[in-house]
Amino acid sequence: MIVQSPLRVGIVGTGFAAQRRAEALQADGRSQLCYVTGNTPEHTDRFCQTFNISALPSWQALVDHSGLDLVVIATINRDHATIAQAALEAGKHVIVEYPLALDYASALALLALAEVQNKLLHVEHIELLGGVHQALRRYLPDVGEVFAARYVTVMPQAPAPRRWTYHYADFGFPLVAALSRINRFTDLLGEVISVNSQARFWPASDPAFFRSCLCQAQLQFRSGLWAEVVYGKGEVFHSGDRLFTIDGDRGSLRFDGETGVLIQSGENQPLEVGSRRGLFAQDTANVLDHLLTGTALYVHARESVAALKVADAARHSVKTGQPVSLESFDG
Ligand code: NAP
Ligand code: BLA
Repeated sequence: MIVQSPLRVGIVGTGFAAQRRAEALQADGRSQLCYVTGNTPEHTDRFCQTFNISALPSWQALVDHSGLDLVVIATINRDHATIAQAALEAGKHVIVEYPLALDYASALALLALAEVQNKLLHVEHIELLGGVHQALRRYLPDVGEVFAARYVTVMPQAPAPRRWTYHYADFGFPLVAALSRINRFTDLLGEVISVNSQARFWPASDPAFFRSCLCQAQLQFRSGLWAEVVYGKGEVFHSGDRLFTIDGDRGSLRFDGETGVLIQSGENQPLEVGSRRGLFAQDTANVLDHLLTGTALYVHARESVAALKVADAARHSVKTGQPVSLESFDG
């Protein structure tokens, strides 16, 4: 699927991810950023001024524009699947920020559509490119056989903002929206066979929003290992955490934010961890390399969809109050 440069690109969204994408695309001579479409007119105008490009009136107009080769979807989660479908049907290559969709069945259909259309469907997973994950991959063999793993991210925020990340329908189920949490585990530890999950929401005065959520899930891997994910944010929390730990029979790995340590027989070895900056640029360069020269992608959409299956099964587990077996789960 090798294509000609410069690739003509349109972006849906004007927020943090869209800005990092636009910078990366403009810094790379192999792509030409042509159009954007946004939500609030003032934000769209500012984006157009910053990047010296024009706006289109809607995402429909952008995906149907005959002058574009690639569509970058960097808007709210609710719209990812709908826009990706329309872009693929219009014959465009697609980059979408995770999650690809809010449910597993829609994601699976998009994988099939990309195949039929013979277009790239790339789901960004910058957490895999970050320093913590690179260090986890590198030192995982040193802990021996893994018997426990835990990833806790808790972000206190008061007052909770009235933005899409606190809106039930725009954000989606928290472990779907924060899919990187599960994707880190599946990347490191392999296939999940069953999920048990609990979630609690604290409603805001406007019923479309919550002011806090706390969601946890226990993932059972084929190896027998149980891992735990905790995701919380909002007003009810008075302290925050970003903690990743893995315990094996020969040692433990522990990351508190960007500070990592390998612990073996009571000895602590501090681990060098690269920064969280420049990750969208790395993702963009990897996709351009892939499209223009055929080199491998760092992550395939089917891996993202496999993680999404686990996240959607967690949502199902919350709904039913029962553990969900992944083998028989089809969304
Ligand atoms: P953001 O800065 O809040 O930007 C959100 C974008 O969506 C803005 O263009 C915003 O436009 C638009 N938007 C907000 N509400 C909308 C609505 N109701 N209808 C239509 N558009 C709406 O968010 P972000 O961090 O860039 O996240 C964008 C996507 O990237 C999300 O799917 C997120 O999961 C994913 N992602 C982000 C990161 C990251 O580091 N930030 C990392 C991985 C994945 P207005 O500002 O005009 O409302
Ligand atoms: C992931 N960051 C995300 C996601 C959202 C945000 C919506 C996807 C959902 C999730 O995984 O939780 C939004 N992140 C923010 C906002 C801030 C933030 C609004 O830090 C406000 C400061 N992303 C940023 C900034 C950095 C950043 C400023 O917006 C720091 C340089 C990094 N965000 C970052 C990374 C991920 C992410 C590396 C991947 C998640 C992971 O590592 O697991």
